[in-house]
Formats: sequence, structure tokens, C-alpha cells
Amino acid sequence: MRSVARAALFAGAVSLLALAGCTSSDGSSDASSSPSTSGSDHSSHSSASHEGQISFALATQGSSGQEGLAIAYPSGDDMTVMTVAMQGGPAAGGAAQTAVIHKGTCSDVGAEVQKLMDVEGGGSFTQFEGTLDNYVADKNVLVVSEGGDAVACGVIENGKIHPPSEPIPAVHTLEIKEQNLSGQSGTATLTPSDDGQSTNISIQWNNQPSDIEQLPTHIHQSKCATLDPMVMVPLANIIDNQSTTNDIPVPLSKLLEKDQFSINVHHDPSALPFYVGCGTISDAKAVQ
Ligand SMILES: [Cu+2]
Repeated sequence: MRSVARAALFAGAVSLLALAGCTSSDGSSDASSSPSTSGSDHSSHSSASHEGQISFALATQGSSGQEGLAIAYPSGDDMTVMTVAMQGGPAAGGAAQTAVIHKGTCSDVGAEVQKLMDVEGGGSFTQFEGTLDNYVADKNVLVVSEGGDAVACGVIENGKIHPPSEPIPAVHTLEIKEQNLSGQSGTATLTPSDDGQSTNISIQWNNQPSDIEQLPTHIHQSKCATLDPMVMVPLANIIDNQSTTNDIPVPLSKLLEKDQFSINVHHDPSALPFYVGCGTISDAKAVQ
């Protein structure tokens, strides 16, 4: 199973297993092999601010027609998490793509610095040793390849992803619909920053069970019906029917791309595979 393969690279980073191994909506439990003790660790990753996070675009290489988005953030002592979301690549179950950090530039790729987990079905989630600042300072590049050929590449920096020439979207609201007869649902408000480069997300939840203190909440790739189990961005856990996450380093214009991203809400941290709600972000409506 995917999370087992990924686990090999985590090498002791048990806490992220649960985060990475959210299950798919078809009920297969990718996270079933995760230790149930990971709950408290999981919640600690859902901080209310995404300070220190960066995102950068992966531009098409050659004639691949593929592009991507990478998000990276510091995680614990001298560790970094990097997630990759590709568009236009092989579907889940298709060819795997490698994701590797290199020295050099995208036009002149140098020595390998750090291997990431393979991109499967468009997604990759890796925690590795090393301080994010170093990768940024060295202007390393992240190269996604298929069959040995680069299909997308980007410089590891806090990239400006929202094109300056394009209008910044209005505030949007998104219905997060009940799943699995949870009786729970809510509304997310997505607010772009003034420069359009980052997004604040607040969630008003309904019917959080009184015996469950925190509901893990994430941005995943794809629409709810075909949700990728990899967490793209952890959001603040829902506590007392509320969650607020500021400065998510992804432009709202990017999050609103058709069927690319969803917000999902899980049962308590020890039962991550069980989804209680989900909303496909491109279904959000502009607030007039
Ligand atoms: Cu999730």
C-alpha cells in the first residue's frame, strides 16, 4: 500500500505517517498500518499559522505538458516536509514519477541533493532531514521526471505563483458537505492576501461531537470524489466547531483551479481514515 512504501523513507518520523496516510474516500484504509498513538503528534502539525512555509511552481520541461505545485515547510528539529502536486501526469496506478532535489538550475541540472518519495497519481509527500532554509539559500531545484526525462522543474524559493497580471479572486465560501453519515458539515471562508500570493482559511463547523476534541482538517489534491490520500497542506484542527489557518502559501487563484484541491475533515486524530466532511474547492462561490 502506498503509505507503507512511503513509511520506509520516513525513517523514524512516525508522527507524519498519519498525516501522510489519510485514506482514500473509497474506504480503503491506507492509514490502517499507522500507529494509533500518532494522534497527538498529528494535531501538533496543524498549527494555526503557516509561517515558514513556502510554495513554488514546477514549470513544464520539454513537451511534457505537465506542471506542478510544491509546498515545503519546516517540521520538527532540522526536518523539512515537501509535498508535490502535479497536473497533467499519469493517473493513480500509472507510471511513477521521481521527484529529486538537485543543485544547479532547471536548464542545467547538477548533482542530486535529496530524493523525495515518488509522485504517484500526481501526489508526493516526504519528510526528510535538513533545514528548509538551506535548500532555499542554495537555490536548489526540484525536478520531477518520468522514464529518466524531466517533465517539470522549479527553483526552491518562496515563489510568486499568482501571476501579477491577473486579478486577485474575491473572498470565496465553500460548503463542506457531510460524508459517511457523520451528521457534520460546515462552511469554509477563503480569503486571499492583498498580493494574492497566500490564502487564509477559516471554517465554521456544525455538530462536532462533544466527545471529540479535535477534528483533523487538511487540503488534499483532487476533488472529493477522487481525493488523493496525501495531505497537501495541513490546516488547523477544528476545535469547538472552529478552525482558522492563516498565511497558507498557496494563492487562492491556484486553490480554485477546477477539481484540483479539496478541504476534508476527519474523525478524531486516531481515526484518520474516517472522513466526516469534504468540499471541492473549485465549487466555492465568490462572496458578492
Ligand atoms: Cu486529510
